[in-house]
Amino acid sequence: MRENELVRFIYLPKITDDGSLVFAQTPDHIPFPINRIYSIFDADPKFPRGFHAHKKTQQVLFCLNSDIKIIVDDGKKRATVFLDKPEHGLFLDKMVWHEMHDFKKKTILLVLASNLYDPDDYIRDYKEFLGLSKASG
Ligand code: T46
Repeated sequence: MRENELVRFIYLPKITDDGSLVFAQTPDHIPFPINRIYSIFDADPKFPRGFHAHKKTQQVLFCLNSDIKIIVDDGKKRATVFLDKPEHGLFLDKMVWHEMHDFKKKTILLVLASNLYDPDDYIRDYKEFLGLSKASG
């Protein structure tokens, strides 16, 4: 997957002397102050997740184990991204619709988020997302 305005990868330093160590710090690697961290694991491979955009929250997703397919959509373009390395992050800007597909049993997703959890920050209706996205130019 090539990078463009919709797909922005973040490449973390990886130190491999005894095993591997990957680190991230802000603002060098993560372009926002981190206010929340969460992880997703043991997800049922039968069920895709996400299917929303955030009004304000920016995030960076890392796949720490196995792999994951992520669809991103800014209302104009849609792209499919594969994450399969702990040192490769996907920057998800606000107002980017995202879907996570093809979880494996061993997939571990780590997410760094700019904002605290707020259910009102989610746009879960795709038509509403398209309308808001168009209105904001
Ligand atoms: C996102 C993608 C990548 C909380 O209580 N606090 C939290 O910080 C989060 C992230 C979730 N929750 C609760 C809300 C739901 O009851 O956890 C439950 C599952 O959340 P959701 O269905 O939104 O999970 P995903 O995998 O569809 O989406 C998650 C994040 O919620 C979302 O912000 O961008 O991962």
